[in-house]
Amino acid sequence: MDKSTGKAHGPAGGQRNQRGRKKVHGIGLVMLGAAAVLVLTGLFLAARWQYLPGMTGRPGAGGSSRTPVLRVSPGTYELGQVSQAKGIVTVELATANGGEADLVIREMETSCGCTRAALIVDGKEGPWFGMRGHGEWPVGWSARLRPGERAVLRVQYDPDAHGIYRGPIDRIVIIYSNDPQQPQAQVRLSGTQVP
Ligand SMILES: [Cu+2]
Repeated sequence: MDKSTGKAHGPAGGQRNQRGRKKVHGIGLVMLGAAAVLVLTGLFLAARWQYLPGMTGRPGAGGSSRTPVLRVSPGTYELGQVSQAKGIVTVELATANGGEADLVIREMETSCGCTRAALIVDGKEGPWFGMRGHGEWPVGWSARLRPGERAVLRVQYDPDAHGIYRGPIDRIVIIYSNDPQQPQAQVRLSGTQVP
């Protein structure tokens, strides 16, 4: 009985051990694969987040760090068809401090002389900021938004700035603030200029 079972268990045990080793090896591979998938997913999400349409800024302040968070919505403004005959287009974008410390915006800048931006805080419109090096530059201005406070970013596009032009419009407004995650936040205006 003992001998027979011993014999029976001998090779069987060996097989089990071999299978066991194979299993461990297999589990190792599966875990490696899972880790790789997790890392890749994380990288993919991190890369995608920068291109999420409709909003600049992070979804939540989160954690215990008390920092300001600049939010501008939409992050890309679709001007659609801009008629040169109709002249300057003015748009307004919702802006807010989504963080837990005062947000200080000290300067703005646009990518082209045809575009300018001003911030409206408490109903008071700040100076117009355009392309750096073109025209007069506002100095000594800054705006402070308390946590949760909203403001309006007013942006103007002048279709006559480039003479007669037909075609795509792609302009950027840069907002300089003390948001540690995006000290130079970019807001985009896009559209198509038509007669
Ligand atoms: Cu321009």
